Amino acid sequence: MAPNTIRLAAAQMGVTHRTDARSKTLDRMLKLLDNAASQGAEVVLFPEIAFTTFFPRYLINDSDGLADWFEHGDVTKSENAGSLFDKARELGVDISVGFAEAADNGERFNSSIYYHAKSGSTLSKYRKIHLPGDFEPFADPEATNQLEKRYFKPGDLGFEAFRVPDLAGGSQPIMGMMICNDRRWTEAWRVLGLQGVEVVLCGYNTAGFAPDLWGSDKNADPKEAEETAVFHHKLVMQHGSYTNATYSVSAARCGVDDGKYSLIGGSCIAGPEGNILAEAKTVEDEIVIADCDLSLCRQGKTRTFDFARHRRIEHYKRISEQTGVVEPPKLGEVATNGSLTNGSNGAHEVVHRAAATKKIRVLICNPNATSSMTENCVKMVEPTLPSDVEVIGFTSPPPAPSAIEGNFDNIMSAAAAARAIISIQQREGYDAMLVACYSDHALIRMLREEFDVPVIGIMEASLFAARTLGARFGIVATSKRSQVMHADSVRHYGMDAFCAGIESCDLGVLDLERKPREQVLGIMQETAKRLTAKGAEVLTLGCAGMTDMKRAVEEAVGDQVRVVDGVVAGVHHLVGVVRLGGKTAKSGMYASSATGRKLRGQDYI
Ligand code: CDT
Repeated sequence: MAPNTIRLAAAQMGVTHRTDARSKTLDRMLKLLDNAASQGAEVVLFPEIAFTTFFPRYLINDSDGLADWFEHGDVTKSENAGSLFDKARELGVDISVGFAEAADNGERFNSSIYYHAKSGSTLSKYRKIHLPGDFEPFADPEATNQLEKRYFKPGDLGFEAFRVPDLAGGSQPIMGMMICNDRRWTEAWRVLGLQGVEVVLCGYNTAGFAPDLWGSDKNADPKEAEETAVFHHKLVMQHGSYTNATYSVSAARCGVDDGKYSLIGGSCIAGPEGNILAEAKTVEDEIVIADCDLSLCRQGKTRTFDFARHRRIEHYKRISEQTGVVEPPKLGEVATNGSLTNGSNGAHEVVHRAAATKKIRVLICNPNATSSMTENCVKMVEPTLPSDVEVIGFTSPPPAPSAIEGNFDNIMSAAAAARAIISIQQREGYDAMLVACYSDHALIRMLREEFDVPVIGIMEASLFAARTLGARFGIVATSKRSQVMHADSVRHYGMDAFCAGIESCDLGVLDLERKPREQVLGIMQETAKRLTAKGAEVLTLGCAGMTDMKRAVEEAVGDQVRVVDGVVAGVHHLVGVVRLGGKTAKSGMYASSATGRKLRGQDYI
């Protein structure tokens, strides 16, 4: 081998059914590693989520053993995966492998690591950044789902290139990882390219014929659809390799899982000129291998793609500041900065539109002094957020009560929360605030008075959403008392004419967390059914503590009835209002009393 050369391999893996034992899959991986090593491979890449089938296509709840699909603790030493790393050490072959990671703090990621055999250590970890698919499954039970947004958080480690010792004559090659969908994003490649990457490693699980997922023609020929998916896969691997003058290795999990879900093959190694050096011939377990002379990356890196000389970053601002598309205004329309495009004589003047999109930050204010409730609210809404929106959870400090059950709790919690929020908001300047207590909570009006950013409570927001989605709504309430209080609030919001009913679960707020989950879900399901029997077309969940129980209620009422979660509805309502530049009116009800308090010497906050 030439001095600066590495023998790289992709370990493609064929079908892995949902019911396949972990040990069976692991045995296949060990065989693949042996096979690659016998061919002289120095680095072997395994696919995304390699130790199991691609489970994010199924809806799996915590109670169905969701945790079993994840690797807990150090994957290189775990019971279900450790022997792969032992074998890598024994053979002296580096490996990179994808796995579902349950982090120690309870967060879950779609991750991969690079394991250095000689030192027996993990050189780098990557957590998938571009999570495709959806949070909720498709209504059609036959559709192929991709619920990555449900099971994983977007990666938080960035695209960090790393040096690898003991390869390519000790030249310490620069490598980087990405996972599946990331390879379709030019931005991911460029961030690695800007670190001089010489080998990009990318494991994947890519559906072949899955029209709902791709948004493609349901009547298309499945074989042609698969060919198109393989074409796109190679297109992005070759393009990314060429435009960053780097080698790339991609390893598929492929074949038809469970006799139903087709995943493409096409594992390949591409060179820095964008040419394919080796590729899979099957959709089964197979080693794809090639010698990669890293000195061949030099030409592209130093001439055509000499970034330092040719890149013009002053024109790339949109790449890092804007997520969605902002089209140029139609000719003759007012541009966002107020200048007018000129449609006369076929030409139009250049307009400078507001390109920068600052993050919209919404503070979720939980007036209950129970932080697990706040965490659930944040967890529920996070996967639904576009990347220019961020939510931050706030939990009321004592003397706020841990559960708001009546008027006294309402006022006590509002006072404690407002005192804390006022100084937080002065410091942070959040763009909007959502009060996460399902009631006409006093804190809502306090914050509207004190600030001009938009404020709403989850009750009012969910009623707006419910009214948009159906003619009659119903509320699943916690206690009998909250049932009465909700009726008063619905009247206060002027929505009583559209209310089909409010039914109580006869549970306290904290019962939702403390009683056995199955029991609570059962009660909520029965309550929901009573409401639909009364004619409710849309249900809202009458407590912030119910936010993670939406799915169970949906199951009980069927797919023609809608269930609105107040936290999700509230955040998106506020984001919409922020985007349209909305501020709380200060001419009447919500005029601030702060100046008056100061003048009276009562600045007691
Ligand atoms: N695993 C993964 O990221 N798969 C996606 C499927 C696309 S979903 C529309 C991919 O980009 O291959």
